[in-house]
Amino acid sequence: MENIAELAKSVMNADRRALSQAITLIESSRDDHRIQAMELMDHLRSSDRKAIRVGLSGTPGVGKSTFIESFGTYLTGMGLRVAVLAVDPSSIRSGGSILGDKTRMERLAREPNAYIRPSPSQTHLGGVARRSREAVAICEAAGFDTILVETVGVGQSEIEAASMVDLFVLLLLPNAGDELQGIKKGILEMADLVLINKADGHLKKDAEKSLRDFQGAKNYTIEAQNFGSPDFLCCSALNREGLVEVYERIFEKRELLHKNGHWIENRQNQQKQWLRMLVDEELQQRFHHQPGIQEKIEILEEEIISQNKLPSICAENLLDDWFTNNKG
Ligand SMILES: Nc1nc2c(ncn2[C@@H]2O[C@H](COP(=O)(O)OP(=O)(O)OP(=O)(O)O)[C@@H](O)[C@H]2O)c(=O)[nH]1
Ligand SMILES: [Mg+2]
Repeated sequence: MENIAELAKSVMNADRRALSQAITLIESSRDDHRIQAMELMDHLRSSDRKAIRVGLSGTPGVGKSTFIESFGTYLTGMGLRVAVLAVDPSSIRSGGSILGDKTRMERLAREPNAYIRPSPSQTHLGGVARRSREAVAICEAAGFDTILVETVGVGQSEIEAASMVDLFVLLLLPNAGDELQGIKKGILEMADLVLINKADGHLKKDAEKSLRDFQGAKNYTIEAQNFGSPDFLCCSALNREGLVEVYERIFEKRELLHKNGHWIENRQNQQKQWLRMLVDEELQQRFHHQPGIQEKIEILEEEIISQNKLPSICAENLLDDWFTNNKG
């Protein structure tokens, strides 16, 4: 690896090769790479660029890739620079989605002002949140105006994505009422903007009805009135319809968040939350990587069965030993 300070400089100069190299570095789980990655991230802090980070989620087939292709090229058409990243925490790809799939975003992939980074093919256990978050920070330092963080609609990945973005967009199908019963209500509450996609052809009427239903519900629930709730819009990612409204709504929301201070507050809270997540992750890593620890756990497992030992006492003793041995 070349000099890390140089790499950071090239990233901040929006050098694409450097950008890919930097993301490859932070994706690596090798110990020496981790040290270099931290050095890199530290250098990049000197950039005070701020992108708008937008999370994007929806069930398989709802049109995420198509939307990113359409909306991404709409943004680059306005001279904006767009990065697309994926958060895919499951080791088995959820519902067969390939996030950040360039074959579904061919036009965007060819745009000089766009950068698409698919999720790493090899999904190691742990460290996914860290990698995505660092990739977001790298793209921000590289001066992208908008960073789209794609994730698939399966709970955990959305929570992870939401913890690194400024705004969260949920894509739904027309007639998503039933789908919504299945989707945890929390996800809808997490969204700042809900797009009813495929509002074209024979589905257009259904999409418009869904829109009216949602808006009706929004006006009548006390929760929505008290805590704010998502905005709803129809669009057709395929026909590139409704994109102007989506753009305007996202940027209006951004202005509002800046004005009322929630923007900075949200990012600060994310940083604090991030610290705690890292402590948890690092603790687990260090604990499980001690020499002989797996054998010790296996012995305890055996004793729980053969000697009827209490799991809670075994766990307590194991951790007590570790903390005592690692004091000072
Ligand atoms: N009619 C219509 N079809 C659409 C629209 N957007 C996407 N599609 C179609 O829906 C199918 C799925 O679209 P994708 O963009 O691949 O959906 P996705 O959410 O990325 O799906 P996964 O990657 O599998 O999670 C494709 O056949 C698209 O052409 C739309 O606005 N209108
Ligand atoms: Mg897709």
